[in-house]
Amino acid sequence: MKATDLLVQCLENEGVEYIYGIMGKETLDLIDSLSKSKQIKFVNVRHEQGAAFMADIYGRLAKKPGVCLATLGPGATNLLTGISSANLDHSPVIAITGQAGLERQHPESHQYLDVVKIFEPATKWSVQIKDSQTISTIIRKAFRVAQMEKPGAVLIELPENLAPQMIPSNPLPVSPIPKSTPISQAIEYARSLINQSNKPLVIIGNGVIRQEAVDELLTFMENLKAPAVHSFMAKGVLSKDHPLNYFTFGFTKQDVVLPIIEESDLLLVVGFDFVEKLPKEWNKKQRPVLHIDPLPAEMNEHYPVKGELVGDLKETFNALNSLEIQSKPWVPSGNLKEQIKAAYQIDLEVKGNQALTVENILTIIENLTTEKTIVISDVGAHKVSIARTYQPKQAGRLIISNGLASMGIAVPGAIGAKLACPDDPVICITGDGGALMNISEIETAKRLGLSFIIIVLNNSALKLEEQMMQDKFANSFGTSFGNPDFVKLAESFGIKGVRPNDLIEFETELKNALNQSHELTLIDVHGMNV
Ligand SMILES: Cc1ncc(C[n+]2csc(CCOP(=O)(O)OP(=O)(O)O)c2C)c(N)n1
Repeated sequence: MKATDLLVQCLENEGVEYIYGIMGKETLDLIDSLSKSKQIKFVNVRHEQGAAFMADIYGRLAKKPGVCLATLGPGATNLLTGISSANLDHSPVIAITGQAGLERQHPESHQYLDVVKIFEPATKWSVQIKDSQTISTIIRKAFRVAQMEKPGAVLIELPENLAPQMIPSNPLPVSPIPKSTPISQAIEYARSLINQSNKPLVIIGNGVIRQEAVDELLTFMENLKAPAVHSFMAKGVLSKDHPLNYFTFGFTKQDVVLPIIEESDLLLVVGFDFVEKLPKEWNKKQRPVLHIDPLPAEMNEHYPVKGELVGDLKETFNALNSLEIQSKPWVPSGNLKEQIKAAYQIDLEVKGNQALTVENILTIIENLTTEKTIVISDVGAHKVSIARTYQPKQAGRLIISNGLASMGIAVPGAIGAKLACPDDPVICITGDGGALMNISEIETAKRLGLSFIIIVLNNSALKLEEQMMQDKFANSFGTSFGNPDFVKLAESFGIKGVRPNDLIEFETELKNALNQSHELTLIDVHGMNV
């Protein structure tokens, strides 16, 4: 069989449903093979960066790798930001790129770049297929590497001359990723550390959601009765009204949650990725750590590990839950919960005549969302507000990129989310800066017949950078710009565009959009009072 037919067969074998990308001469054989697949839909996008973001968000939500495709040179470099984002956010993604034939890679050669080398620092594995006979092995390994803790991105490059070669069909059988449990001595030692502590604090990281260990952690917490805080990407593990929920930490400024970390005498750090915030930022007093994670701890003076439970989080908590752990109920001093709620503007009383602030808008969104609603944040001042104010009703239903934190993820991300969870409402919230980076993917969404809501917080500025420039230099040079008419822009794509004038109109438009489950709607929140 033809090499690219086998490649497609191997992808089908891995359960791939969608490949997002843009073709080029060097990928034509692969595209032709894809056109014959009854299982895989090729989603031709408007920019390869969008393809990578779609694969990233699809991968997080579908719990299997998202796949994207680009040609050599410029196609591959356009993928790089989205692939880096998936890798740093630990989302499983496979990128496939075309390449010049092996015969023309040594001289100065049209559009030839060493893509494998470029992607090495941005992936877990970056590999060129050098022999078409190795396709099955490489694809199987790629899917395993992308999914194994910590998940991330893999790049596979197929040189043009290998694509049409004839080879035997031999996809490898798919087997589950093995799971490990900490040894019993480690569990026993962890139990003794917890029992000796007076004020343990659970720090919840995104690994808990990735490893689907939410229920097991909640059972553990019901027994322990000690408070917990979330990283940005772990929001939603404890419900808003859970008595042990002390919300979200990891902010650069005004992190009012930090006193609870300082007051604790043992931090149970569960599935936390340093890429979200280095411990020196949040563990300034160097509180002792019980590290609970699929991977051993990265040692650090601000991460003084006293014990490690290394293994699958579900299995680890099942093991801990089978033991008697002493309850350690404690409440941080100074009415901290109320202070956090006030500072983060959680549970705002929103009335129709109030200003169109991000927090008021987020409160309305929260009031109208269900456990199924997926909210995707772009990157900017609004992301900070979302991380503080918005409380998702279920873990994994608020997508925040907090690894690479690249602007432009929200609109293509919404496409990936809708394809992973077609029955669930999707709302993406973006600044005007990030919106225009990948707004062209509205055409892709419209073509696919998808429905979701795009909320553009329109302030004609790179607000986050403006705030930082002001704080540091009392200057806002380079942070403002003009905008298109977002309503007309939406309409030019053939989708609905609305511009509410106040909070009442915003609420009405959002309700309408949520009810129109077959439509794409852009809500231009103009003149934001951030
Ligand atoms: C691709 C990319 N470029 C630059 C940055 C640096 N950056 C972080 S936030 C931000 C401003 C975002 O502006 P906007 O999208 O309008 O959102 P706002 O801050 O106004 O809420 C910038 C430039 C980034 N994170 N990603």
